[in-house]
Amino acid sequence: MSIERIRHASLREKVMTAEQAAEFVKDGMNLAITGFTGAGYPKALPTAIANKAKAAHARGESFGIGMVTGASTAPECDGVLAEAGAIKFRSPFQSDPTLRNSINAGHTAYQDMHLSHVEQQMRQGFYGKFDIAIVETAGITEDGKLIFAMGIGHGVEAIKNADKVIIEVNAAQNAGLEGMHDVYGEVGLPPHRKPIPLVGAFDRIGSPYMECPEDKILAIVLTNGGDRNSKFADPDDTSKRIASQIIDFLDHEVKAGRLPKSLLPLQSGVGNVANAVMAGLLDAPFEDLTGYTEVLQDGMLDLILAGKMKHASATALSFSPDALQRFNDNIEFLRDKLILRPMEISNNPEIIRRLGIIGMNAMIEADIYGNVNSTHVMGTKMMNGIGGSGDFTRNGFFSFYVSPSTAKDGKISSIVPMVSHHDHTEHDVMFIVTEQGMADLRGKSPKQRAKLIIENCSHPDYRDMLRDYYDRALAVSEKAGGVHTPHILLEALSWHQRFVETGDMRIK
Ligand code: 0RQ
Repeated sequence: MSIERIRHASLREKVMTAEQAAEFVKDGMNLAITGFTGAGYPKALPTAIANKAKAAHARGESFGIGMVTGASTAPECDGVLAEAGAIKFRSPFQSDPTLRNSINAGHTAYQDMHLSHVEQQMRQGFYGKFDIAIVETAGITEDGKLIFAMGIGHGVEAIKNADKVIIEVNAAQNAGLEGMHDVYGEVGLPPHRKPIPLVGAFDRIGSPYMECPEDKILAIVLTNGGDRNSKFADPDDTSKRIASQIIDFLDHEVKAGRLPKSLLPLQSGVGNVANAVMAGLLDAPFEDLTGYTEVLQDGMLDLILAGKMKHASATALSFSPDALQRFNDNIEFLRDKLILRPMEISNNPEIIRRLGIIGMNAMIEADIYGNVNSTHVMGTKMMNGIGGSGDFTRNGFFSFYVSPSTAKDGKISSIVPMVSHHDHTEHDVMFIVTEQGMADLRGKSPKQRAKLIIENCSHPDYRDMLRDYYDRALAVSEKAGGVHTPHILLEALSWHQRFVETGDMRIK
């Protein structure tokens, strides 16, 4: 704990314990809580609120909150609150196992939405009034301005929209984060919007600090805890094969003169495969790469440290423990190479389209026509959420979707006749990549795409089943007079049904 992180004299008087601050949070309140992919979330308040909820429940009283974050948080935020049965409503993205169970058991109402829409919808009032914002910071300046921590997410809008604010000042965050943020809160609402003045991935358009009126601040809590810092698996053979196909394709585009040697700004999704693609770029023949992404993981950090990437912009830094060490050790070198922005800017369709982002995201499944499901297992069970994948897929220059061709020891095919939930449609998805191969869907009709996806991307155990489905669908659709996108409607989701009933998509 370090009171020195609060450089403003009178704000020091607002310091209290997490338990005292939690007293401001009442049953039924709507909270905007910062946090984005395991970074920038409050470390102490959620446990204090969860304990309050448990005590209320033990007395037979109700206690539940609405909770809108930037994206996923961590066990000591989403996890403890879900475990206490305290989250009535949650949006827009999560990845915590306890919260996931609460959503899938129907105890938490969850709205899964495009991250670029969140702040705009907060301003429009779709979430209702926010009673309190809980915001993690790395410190407060002499003149009372807030220094965000490892992420901004929706923090700007949380502070602006909520009636009151509780601030956590976390002394475990590197003090050198000061100056890395670019706080821009001028997007507004139509009809008064102006162009967002960002034309290069590393342009600064705002201020390093966030302003918050002093009388809005209810409490300040001192903390000293690390972020989630999940470890990544070392890239396995499957991830390496996926990564090398993307890199070979990009190299081919450079040689053909369709992309510069520095490519275009890169966006990388969450998870091991996405991280492996970035790791693969370390040895790829590109120079002066740039990043414009929402979450920046180990792979992109190492590209910068290796001098392969010039700079990167993100809304949050989500590192493994080892990468965090490398970040802390090199913060002076990184100071003019990393920039943290509100997620309304990192994920903004206007900017993604202008910059021409190369988007790479992981999926749960794709169908033979190129529709992608990023969120639902067997059509009904929420995994994490769509996050920012849709923002980059619809608006990017290239949109890649990657996955191993099977899941759960081969019992599930990631290429199916029809996706069990649609997140990204055939109109947006440009490339499907599995360890088997890549399908370039650009400029292809649905039938041409089906051939490519089945032959290039599906696992050999499922390829004949997919060919058989497609051939019969074509015959059936011919009879029905509609062969543009052949389907046998009653059979299209039968693979998922078979898995639900037998635990295996394969026909025994
Ligand atoms: O299950 O955890 O039980 O082992 O899904 O799968 O292969 O480890 O891949 O970690 O990259 O996650 C789409 C979920 C992929 C993620 C998804 C099971 C599999 C495993 C994880 P286990 P992998 P990843 C930027 C962009 C949406 C948001 C997004 C995601 C688990 O990437 O949430 O892109 N994306 N945001 O076994 C049943 C299938 C399956 C399956 C995989 N077909 N059926 N289960 N699994 N395929 C970040 C933000 O927006 C914040």
